[in-house]
Amino acid sequence: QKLTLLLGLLGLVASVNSNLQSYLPLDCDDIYQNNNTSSSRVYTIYPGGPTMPLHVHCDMDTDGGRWTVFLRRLDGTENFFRPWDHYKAGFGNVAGEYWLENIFLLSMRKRNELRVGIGDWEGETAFAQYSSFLVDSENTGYKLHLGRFTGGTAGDSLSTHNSMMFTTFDKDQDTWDKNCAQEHVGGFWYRLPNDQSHRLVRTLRDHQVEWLYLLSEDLLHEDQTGVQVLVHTV
Ligand SMILES: [Ca+2]
Repeated sequence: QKLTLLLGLLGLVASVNSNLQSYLPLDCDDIYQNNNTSSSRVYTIYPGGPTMPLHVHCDMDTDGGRWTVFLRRLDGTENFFRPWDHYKAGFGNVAGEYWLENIFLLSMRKRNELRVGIGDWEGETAFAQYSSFLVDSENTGYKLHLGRFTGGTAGDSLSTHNSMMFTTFDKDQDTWDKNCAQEHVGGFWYRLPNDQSHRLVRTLRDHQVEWLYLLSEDLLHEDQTGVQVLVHTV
């Protein structure tokens, strides 16, 4: 099915690795491993080293918690139509919509699973999970390496983006003759902008995000918002 949905994107990174003695957490997993009663809120992590503190929302509730939220889209308050350097640096409000600084670095520090949750910020109503998530360095275009779809009520709309480099309006690395980021008003690992034969993810001009394939339309209602992309160490 093809649905137009109001969605927010949450990228959550969690990892099993733990027991940091000096306790400068790389991610929300480290925070959770240090204290497994930690609540879901904004924390400071250090994926770029001790001199580069980074605020991030940690989801300590969804599917066992310890998720680092790297992307959140919900209500259109943040502008995602930004150039390459902004995606590289990160932007937005960590308490609201944002693209996390250093997500590309973060993905390389540990081996992670990815989870996409679709729903509102209080509780997802559908999800899709992938066995691994890795993004190459900038000089290889932040190429996406996505593991196999391991299940989820939302179905798989992301696999078709696998092996794609990141595209912004000022850096076209998709397979279309035009620019998908220009077309969809936001950066992503685009392949084609609107190929109905593919199950894919895209952003829309009115700040919505589309998950084009859902196992059941009943999972979502028009007034529900939010998508979670969760990454989880294996
Ligand atoms: Ca293109």
